[in-house]
Amino acid sequence: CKGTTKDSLLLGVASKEVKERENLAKGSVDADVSVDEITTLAFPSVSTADFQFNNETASDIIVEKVEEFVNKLENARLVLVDLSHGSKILSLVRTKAEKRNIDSKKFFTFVGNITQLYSQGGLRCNVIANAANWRLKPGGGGVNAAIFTAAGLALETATKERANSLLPGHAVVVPLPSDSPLYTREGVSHVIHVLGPNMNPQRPNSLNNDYNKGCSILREAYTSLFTGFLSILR
Ligand code: AR6
Repeated sequence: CKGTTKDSLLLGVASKEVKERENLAKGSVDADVSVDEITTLAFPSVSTADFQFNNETASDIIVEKVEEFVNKLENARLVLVDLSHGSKILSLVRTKAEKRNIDSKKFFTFVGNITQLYSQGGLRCNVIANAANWRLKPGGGGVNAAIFTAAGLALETATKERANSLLPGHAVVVPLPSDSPLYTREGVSHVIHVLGPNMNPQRPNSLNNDYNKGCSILREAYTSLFTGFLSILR
């Protein structure tokens, strides 16, 4: 898997680990679990693009929350995804996760479109997170537009069955119907919508630079997201 290799090189991990991680992505790992049994959550950096949350602060919160949940995962793993190799948030998180010695088999970063991780990047992620809007509606841009477009009507219908709106800091787990193209092409069985804090004054309900509230909402958002993921595992 190209994306994983490049990312791993950036991380500067030992070549044995790089091989292991490539094998994980390809499904030929030597360990006693096959890759199809490794449940993986791919998630974007919530609130740091359209919602304009500060990258440095968001990266601290991501690493803090990953560290809190990573040992509860058993065989599962978490992957932070962004679109480009120049992603500031990926590089901040990589550096901080390395400093905290977070197990790089259980948590790593990956460059790719969250709706094409398997078909384009060879990385199987059966659960993906969406940085949603409060109405849980398609469109708007960013990850939300990409996921709703790729998943088709099936996701809209399944989402409505679970919730009509979301409060900041909350998440909702939506099982994806097996006729959704995201399910058939990418192997995604669940989408978890999560709503982060909005720091963008051009969007409704902006926190107007109140980072006290913003940080506590972003922490709650990752707690809800990872708790939702754990609920799928059990
Ligand atoms: N694949 C992977 N990562 C992506 C993709 C993609 N297809 N698209 C964007 N990112 P954002 P927010 C990264 O703006 O800040 C929407 O309009 C992006 O580079 O999607 O929480 C909703 O409707 C960034 O790192 O989410 C909401 O109203 C991260 O995903 C609002 O935006 C989050 O960027 C939510 O804004």
